[in-house]
Amino acid sequence: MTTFVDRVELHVAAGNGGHGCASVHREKFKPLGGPDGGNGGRGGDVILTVDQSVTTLLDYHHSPHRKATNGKPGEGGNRSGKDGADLVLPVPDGTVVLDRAGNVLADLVGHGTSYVAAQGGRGGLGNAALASARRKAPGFALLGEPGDVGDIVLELKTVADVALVGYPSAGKSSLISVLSAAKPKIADYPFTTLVPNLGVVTAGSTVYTVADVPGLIPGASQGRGLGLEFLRHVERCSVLVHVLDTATLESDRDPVSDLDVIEEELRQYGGLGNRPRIVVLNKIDVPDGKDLAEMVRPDLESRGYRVFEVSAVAHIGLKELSYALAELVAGARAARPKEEATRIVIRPKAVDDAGFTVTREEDGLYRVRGEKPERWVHQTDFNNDEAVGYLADRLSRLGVEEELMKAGARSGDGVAIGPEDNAVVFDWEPSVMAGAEMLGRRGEDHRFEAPRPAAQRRRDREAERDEAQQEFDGFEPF
Ligand SMILES: Nc1nc2c(ncn2[C@@H]2O[C@H](COP(=O)(O)OP(=O)(O)OP(=O)(O)O)[C@@H](O)[C@H]2O)c(=O)[nH]1
Ligand SMILES: [Mg+2]
Repeated sequence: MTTFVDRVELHVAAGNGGHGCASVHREKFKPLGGPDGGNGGRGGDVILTVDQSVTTLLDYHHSPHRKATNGKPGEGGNRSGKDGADLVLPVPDGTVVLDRAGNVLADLVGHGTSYVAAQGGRGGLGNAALASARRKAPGFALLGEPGDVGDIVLELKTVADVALVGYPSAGKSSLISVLSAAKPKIADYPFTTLVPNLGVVTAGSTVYTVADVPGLIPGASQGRGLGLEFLRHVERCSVLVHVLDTATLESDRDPVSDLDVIEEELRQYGGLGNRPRIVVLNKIDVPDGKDLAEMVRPDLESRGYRVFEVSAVAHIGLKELSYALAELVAGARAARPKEEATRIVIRPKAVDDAGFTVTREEDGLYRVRGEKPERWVHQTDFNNDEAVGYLADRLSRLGVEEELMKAGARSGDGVAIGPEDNAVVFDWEPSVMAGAEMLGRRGEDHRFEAPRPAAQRRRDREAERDEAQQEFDGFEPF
């Protein structure tokens, strides 16, 4: 069986939107036709989708950086840029998506269930789309927006029907290896299994999955041994099997007290009380083991457990056990509400794009935060006065100018739009009319100082955008 990786950190980057194009239609005897610059394409999303043929997160462990394709820029002749392709990442059933702080973003259960982990940037509008009665031939276009970038954590909570729990070396992996086609590592030292193994069992007409869990020892809930962390794989199982060792040579152990210890650890972990449990007495091929099994059996049965005497090595009692498990699994499945037939697509919570805030910071800088103003700033080519004027128009229509005035901003004060690590800073001049040209000339991007040729400017801008994205780790929209 392949290595089982059950927790990975993944760096995802959606595609950037393509830039809009500023172009003017040209014909032989019509030197100045209308604007015909097309829109940029949308950047691709990064989407996680449950694929039942995937069983581990191993792929992501090996290559944890994933990026969707950028949208293509628009072109003259009203040609729109192509959208970037979504990047679909297959994940195992039962993958939990978390942010780095440990908050659960999505719990992906059921084939086809999807989660948009990073949303692609919108393409910029071309100058054809920006034309209006008032602005007949815009000499600018909007830039594509950067796609979401950030880190997520994927954690696998195995979705198995049956979980095997027990002391190290009780024979849990051995049992999986003889009940199913899985070939986990088996050895006579404790903690051979470091991550759960999964096997598929067929008994009659029932097919079910069995997972073993790394061995538990007294005090596991306090972090002894491998701890209880792996019990999260048990949470989704409908049946628990206690695998008890009848042939251990440790003098202070016997099947009944082993069971008590494991039950106590399960109780400490919590939430598993209602799972049906059965008991497997393993290693009865060993003569002393068989004797011990017979001795403790009545005691276990009087506690209400169904008891199976088996030998994983000598293949004794396996058929009975697999059919009994099939019956319990079928019962649990029948009791479960019908699974939704429709695929679920979970999108990150929509950011509230209605408003914005203006705050005055200690150094006297006014900071504007809000989905729209921040988006608009990203769309603006600050080397183009007309584009900056268009931004000023939009900001004033949203009421940003007014709020700044109310907050006490005066001519010449610094105004930053965006978060600390990714803001555009202006010297602000209040203008009730917010005339496009007026603010346009004042609009300055701190990132661009010396005049550079257009091609150089474009290259720099792109490099800076990539850099800014790599550095951007606030990652809040997720
Ligand atoms: N005689 C005998 N030995 C067995 C039987 N089942 C397992 N063993 C042996 O017990 C040892 C431990 O078996 P594993 O299957 O690795 O035990 P485990 O419960 O998975 O142990 P951990 O992964 O360490 O928690 C190995 O040496 C096996 O060969 C059995 O039915 N009879
Ligand atoms: Mg094992």
